Amino acid sequence: MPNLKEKLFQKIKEWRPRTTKLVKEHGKVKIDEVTIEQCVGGMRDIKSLVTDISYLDPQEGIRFRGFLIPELLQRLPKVPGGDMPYVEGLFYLLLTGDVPTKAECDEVAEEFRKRAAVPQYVWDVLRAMPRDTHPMTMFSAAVLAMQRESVFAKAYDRGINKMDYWDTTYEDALNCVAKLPEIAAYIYRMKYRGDTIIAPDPKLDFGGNFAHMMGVPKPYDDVSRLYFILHSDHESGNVSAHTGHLVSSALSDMFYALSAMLNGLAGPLHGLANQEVLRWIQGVMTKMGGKVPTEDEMKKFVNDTLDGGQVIPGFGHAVLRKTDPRYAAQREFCEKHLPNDIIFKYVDMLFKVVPPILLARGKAKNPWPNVDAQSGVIQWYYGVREYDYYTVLFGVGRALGVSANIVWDRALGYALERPKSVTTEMLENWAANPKTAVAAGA
Ligand code: CMX
Repeated sequence: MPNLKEKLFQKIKEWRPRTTKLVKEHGKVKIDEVTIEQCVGGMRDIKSLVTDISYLDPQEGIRFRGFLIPELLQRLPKVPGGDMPYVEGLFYLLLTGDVPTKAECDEVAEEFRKRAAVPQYVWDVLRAMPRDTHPMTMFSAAVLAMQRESVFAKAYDRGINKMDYWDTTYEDALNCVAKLPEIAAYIYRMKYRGDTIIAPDPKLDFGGNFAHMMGVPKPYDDVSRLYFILHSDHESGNVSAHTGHLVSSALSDMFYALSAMLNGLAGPLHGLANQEVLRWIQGVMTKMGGKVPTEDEMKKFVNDTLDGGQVIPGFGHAVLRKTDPRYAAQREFCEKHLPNDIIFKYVDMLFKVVPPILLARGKAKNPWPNVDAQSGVIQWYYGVREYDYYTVLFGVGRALGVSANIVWDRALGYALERPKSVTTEMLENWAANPKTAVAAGA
C-alpha cells in the first residue's frame, strides 16, 4: 500500500497535464466579467481562484472532495469508541481525493505523532506575551515563530527545481499541522486554567489528544473531531483560505502562510464571529437575568443591535444562500447531547427570530445562520466558556484545508497572485461611457 506522500505524488502526476492543457490550449476562454459593484464591493463571486479540494454551492453548501457533510461523516472511518471520524482521515481525503481506510488513517496519525514535538522556543514566545493577549494573536505568533523550521525555505535557499516545490511544502504542512493541537491546548491551559499544562498522549488520535490536552472529558474528543472537520475548508475565496493562498503564492513558506491565514480568521466578520455570537448571547442573558426571553423580547434585542449599526453575528454569508450545513450538523449534535441547555434554547430562538427580521430590512442577501451561530454553545456546554478562545478551534481546523490547498498550489505551479487595481476616476469615466471600459480591457 503506498503511503500518503507516494499516493499524493501519483495524484499530482496525473493532475498536472490537465492544468497545463487548460492554460496552454484554452487560456483565452472567458469564464467571467467584472462589474464596478464587484470591484468596489470585495470581489464577490468573481471566478478567479482554482481548487479541487472543496466547492461551495450557494444552495447545498460545502462539498469536501465531492462529499456533502452528512456523506463525509458517514464515509470517513470512525475512531473506535466514538461517533465521529478521524481528523486524520479527513486530511487524507482533502490531500488525495480518496476516502482512506482505517489503516490509512492510522498511518497519518503516526506521521503526525512523529512530527508533533513543539520546540521549546515556541513556549518561550507564548510566555513572553502578556497573558491578556488575544489567543488568536498567541496562536498566530506561535506558528510564525516556527518559520525557522521550514523545510521548503531551507531547500529553496539551496536551490530546488520548481517541480519539486510540493515535496518540501508537504513536509512543512505535516510538520506544522501536527503541532497545532498541542499549541492550541497549551494556550488554553496557560491562559485560562492557571497554567496547568497537560502533556500530550501519543496513543490518541488528533481530536482525542486535543481533548485530552484541554483537560475536557468525553465526548469532547468527538466534539473536537467534529469541529476540526467542519471548519477545515470552504473553498478558496474566504478570507482565511484566500490569505493563506495569497501569501504562499509569493513562495512564502507554510509557516508564514498559516500564520497569515490565522490573522484573517481573527476578524469579526469571519472566524471571530463564533466568539461574537457567545458574547452577544451573554449580553442578552445578563439583561434577562438568566431567563430565556420571549420571542418578542428577543426580536427587540435583535432590532436594537441592528439599529445600533451592528451586525448580528452568526447570520449571513457571502456565498451561501441557505442555512449553513455546518450549522445544521452542529444543531443535530446539540439536539442529541444538550437539548435542554439554555444557550442552545437562545440559539434556537435566534434561528426563528433573526432571518425574518433581516429579510424585512432587505439588506442581507442571506438571512440564514452560518457555522458560527451554533459552534460556541457546544463549547460552553462542555465547560470551555472563555469564548475569546473559540476562534483558535476554528484555526486548528482551517489549517487542515488551507495547508492541503497550498501543497496543491505548489504541485500545480499556481502563479504569484497579482490582481490589477484601478482608480476611482477610472471607474467614473467607465461608468460614464461603458464602451471605453470594454476597450480598455476593464
Ligand atoms: N447582520 C446585520 N447586517 C448584515 C448581516 C448580519 N448578520 N449580514 C449581512 N448584513 C448586511 C451587510 O453588513 C451589508 O450591509 P451594508 O450594505 O450596509 O454594507 C448588507 O447586509 C449586504 O451584505 P451581504 O451582501 O448580504 O453580505 P456580505 O457578503 O457583504 O457579508 C458577512 C457576509 C458574513 C460578512 C455578513 O453576512 C455578516 O457581517 N455577518 C455577521 C458576521 C458573521 O457571522 N460572520 C461569519 C461568517 C462565516 C465565517 O466566515 O465564519
